[in-house]
Amino acid sequence: MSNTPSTIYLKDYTPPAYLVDSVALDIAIHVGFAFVSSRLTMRRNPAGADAALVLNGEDLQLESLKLDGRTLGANDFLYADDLLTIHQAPEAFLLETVVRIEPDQNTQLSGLYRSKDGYFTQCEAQGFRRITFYPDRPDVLAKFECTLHADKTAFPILLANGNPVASGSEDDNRHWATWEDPFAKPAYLFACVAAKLDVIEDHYVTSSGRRVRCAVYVEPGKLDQCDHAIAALKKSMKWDEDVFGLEMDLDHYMIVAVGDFNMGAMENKGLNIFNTKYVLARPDTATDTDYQNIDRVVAHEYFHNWTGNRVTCRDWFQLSLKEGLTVFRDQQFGMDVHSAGVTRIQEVRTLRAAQFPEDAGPMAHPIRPESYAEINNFYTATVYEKGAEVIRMIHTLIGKDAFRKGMDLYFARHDGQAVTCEDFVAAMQDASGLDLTQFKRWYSQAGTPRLVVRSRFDAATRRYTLEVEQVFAHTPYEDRMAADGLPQARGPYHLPIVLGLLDADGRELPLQLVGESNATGSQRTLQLREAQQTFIFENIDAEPVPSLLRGFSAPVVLDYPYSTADLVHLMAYDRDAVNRWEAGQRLATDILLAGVTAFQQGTGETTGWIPQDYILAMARLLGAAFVEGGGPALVAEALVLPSENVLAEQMGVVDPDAIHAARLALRRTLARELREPLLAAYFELKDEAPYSPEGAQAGKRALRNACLGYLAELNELSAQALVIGHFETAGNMTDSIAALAAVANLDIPARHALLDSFYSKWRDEALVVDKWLQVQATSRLPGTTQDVRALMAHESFDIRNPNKVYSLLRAFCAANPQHFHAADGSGYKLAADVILQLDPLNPQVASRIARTFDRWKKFDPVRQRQARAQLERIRAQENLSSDVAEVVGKALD
Ligand code: 0A1
Ligand code: ZN
Repeated sequence: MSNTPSTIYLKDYTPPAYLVDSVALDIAIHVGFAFVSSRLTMRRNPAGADAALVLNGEDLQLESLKLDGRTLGANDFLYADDLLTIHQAPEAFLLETVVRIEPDQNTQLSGLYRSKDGYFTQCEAQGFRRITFYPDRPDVLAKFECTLHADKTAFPILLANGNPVASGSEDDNRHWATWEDPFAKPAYLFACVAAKLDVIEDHYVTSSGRRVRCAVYVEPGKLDQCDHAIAALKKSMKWDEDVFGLEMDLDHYMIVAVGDFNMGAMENKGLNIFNTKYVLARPDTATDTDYQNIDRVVAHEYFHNWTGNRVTCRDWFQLSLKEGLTVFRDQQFGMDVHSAGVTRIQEVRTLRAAQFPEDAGPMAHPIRPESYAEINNFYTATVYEKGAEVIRMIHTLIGKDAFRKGMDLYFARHDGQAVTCEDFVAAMQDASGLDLTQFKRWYSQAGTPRLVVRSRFDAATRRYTLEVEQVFAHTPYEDRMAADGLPQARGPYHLPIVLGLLDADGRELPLQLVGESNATGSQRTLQLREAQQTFIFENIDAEPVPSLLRGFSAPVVLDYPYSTADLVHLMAYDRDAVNRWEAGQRLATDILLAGVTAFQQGTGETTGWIPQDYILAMARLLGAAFVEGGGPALVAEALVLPSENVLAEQMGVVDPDAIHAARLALRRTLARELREPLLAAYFELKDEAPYSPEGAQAGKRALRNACLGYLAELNELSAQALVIGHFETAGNMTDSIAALAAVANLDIPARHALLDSFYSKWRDEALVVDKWLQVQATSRLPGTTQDVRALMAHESFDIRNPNKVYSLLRAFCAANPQHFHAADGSGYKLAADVILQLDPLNPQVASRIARTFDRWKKFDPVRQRQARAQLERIRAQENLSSDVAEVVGKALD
C-alpha cells in the first residue's frame, strides 16, 4: 500500500507463463485461523513468455512449499511484495503449498472471511490470492476440487463449487466435505462456505431434461424470506433457455446469503454468494423495489453462468465483456417480466444519476479502460451500465434475430475461453454482416457525447430536415492517456437514433427518407456515423414534433430546442413510454433551472417561474393513471422530479441550496395545485387484495405513495394525519417506509415517535434497520449531519458492515446533496472522517464513499476550499489503501 499507487496498463498484457490444469484445495478452519493446503498441477504455457513462475499471495503465512514432492529451501524461491517467485521451475510439475490465514481478522471481506453465521469467500477480482498462492488472473482456467474441514456443531454446512463427492466426520467433533467442479474456471469464480445456515430446496428441469437442484441458504430462522429468490432463480433459468437457448450446466445451483458483503452478489460457479439484501424478502420487511431488485440480481448472477463463467474475461480491462453484457441481459429479463416502459425508465434514470456524472468527472473512463491503479475501483456505472447501453446499441443496430445469432456464434467460438471485448464484437459483426469497426470507439472513448439536433421544415418542398452533430466531451481520461504516451485518437460514434414524428393531433407520421420510393412505418432506426449528418424526410405537410432517441436508443445527451408546447405535446401523445416520461423530465428541468436562478436572485418564493401549462400537464397525467393504457406505474415515474444531483449536472457552478429550494418549491406548488386529484388518486388506489409484489399491484402502490409524498408537502395538519395514518395502517413495508420517509422530512412531534416505534419493531431485522438509517440520512431537516454522526454511535450501526455504511453514510453523501455539500464543510468533514476510519478496515467500501467527492470542482470557491481540505487530509493519511489513493488522487488532479 502506498499513497501513489502504481498503474497497470492494458498494453502490457502478456499471456501467462504457466498454466494450471487442476487445483486441489484443502481448507481446515480452526478457531482464529485456517490452514489452506493446495496442490496445483502446472505446466509451462506453450503460448506464454519464457518468464519465471510467479504466483500471487497476499497476507499469507507460508508454512511449506514443495515442488514435485521436494521441499523448497530459502534459495529456491522469494516471497516479497505479494508475489511468490519460484526459481527454475520445470516444464510440468506439482506445486504444493500450505499457508496459514486469519479469516476472523479479514475485515476487507475479500478472500475467506468471517461473518456472523460462519465463513464465506469473495474472490473477484483478486481475493483468491488472499486464500492461497496462485496465478490469480482470469486467463488461467483450471479444474477445482475443494475439501473443507470445520467444527460440526458451529458450521454444519460445508459448500464449494460444483458437485458434492465425499464427506465424513473426524476427531474433535469436526467434519469434512469434498466438492468437485467439472468446469475449468478462473480463480475469481472459486467459492466456499462453512457456516450454520438453513436451506430451502427446489428443482428445475432444463429443456434437455437435466434436473437441477436449486438451493437457497440463509441465516437460521429466515426461511420464510426465501420464496421470492428461489422463484426468481427458476424464472431466470427458463428465460435464458427461451431467449438465448442457454441451459444450466450443473446439477447443483446454490445461492448463499451473507450479511457482510461489499457488493450486491457474486456469480461463483454453481455457488453464488449474495448480499442478504438481494435474497431476503417478506411483505412486511421488503419493499416492492426490493422484490424487483431481487429478481434482477438473481437473474444477473444466473446469467453470468454463460456470460462470464463459460466465456470469461482475458484480463480485468475486459470487465465490461461480462458485466455490460450481463447487465443488458438482466435488463431485458426485467423488461420481459415487469413493465417494459417502467423498467427502461428506471434504467435511464440510474444511468443519468450515476454514469453521466462519472463520465464527466475525474474518474471518467471508457467501458474498457486502458489503465487502472486498483481494479476494485472499476466496478463502475460506466463498466456496468454504460457497458449495457453499448450492448443495447448493437442489439438495436443489428436487430434481435441477428443479435441472437451473434450470441450463438460467440459461444460456438469461445466456450471455455478467456476472451476480449473485440472477440464479442467480432461475433456480432460476423453474424449480422454489419461493419462494427467504427462502433468499437464506444469501447475506447470516455465521456458522454452530446447530440446537437436542429430541425428545419420547408412547406414548399414538404420536407423536414434533421441536422445532427456529435459533440465530444473532453475528459481528464484523455489527459492522463496523453501523459502516459497513449494519446487517444477521437472520432465520431456509430449509434442508433430511434425516432418518430408527431403531427399537431399527436398522430405518428409515415416516414420516408429522401431517396426512398415510399414511406415505411412511423418509427425508424437511423444510423448515425458522421460527426455531422443530415436526415431529410419527405411528404411532410406541416412541421412535426420530433420524438428523438426513443427508448433512450443511445447513451448521449440530447440537445434539441424543444418548446414548452412541444414537450407538453410529447408528454400527452408520444407512443414511446420513455420519451413521454423524458418530455416531462425535460420540462421539469427547464422549469427548475429557472427556479434556481429565481432563488439565487431572491425571487424564488414567488413561484412565478412555474408555468401554469406544466401544472395542467401534470394534472392530465394524474388523470391518465385511471385510463386504459396510462398505467399507474408509469404515472408514478412521471411524478418524480429530476433529482437534485441530476439538476446539479446541468449547472456550470452548482448551487445546492438553490437547487434544493427550487425543487421543494415545485413539489409544494404541485401539491397545493393538485391537492384534490392527488387526494382522489390516493383514496382510489387503495388496494384491499393480499400483498403481492407483482406489476399491477406494485404500480398502484407506487403511484399511491407518490401521491402521499406530495400531500405530505402540504403544511396542513390533515395531510400530516394522512401520512401518520398511512404508517400506522400499512400492511407492507412499501407503505410503511413511504410514510416514514415522508415523516422524516417533517419537523413535527410525530417524527420521533414514528422513527422510534419503527426501530423497536424491527431492531432484529438488519435489512429493515438499514432502511431506518437511510430515511434519516436522507432527511432534509436541518441538523441531519449531526443526526448521522449520532447514528454512527447507535447500537444498530457497525462500521464493519458494508450495508450499514451504505445505508447511513453513502446515502447521506450521495443522496442528500444539500447537507453533504453544506457550505460550512460539515458534510465533507463527516465523509472524510468516515473514509479515514474505514480505510484500514475495508478499503473497497471506503473508496466507494470517497467517490462521492467526485464532482467537488463543480461547486463554488467556498465549497471547493472545504472539499479540497478534506481530500488533502485523506491523501495525507499514512498507509492509505490503493483504492482510496486512486480515487482521491484523481479527484485532486
Ligand atoms: N461480479 C459481480 C460483482 C462483484 C464484483 C466484485 C466483488 O467483490 C469485490 C463482488 C461482486 C457481479 O457483477 O454481480
Ligand atoms: Zn455482474
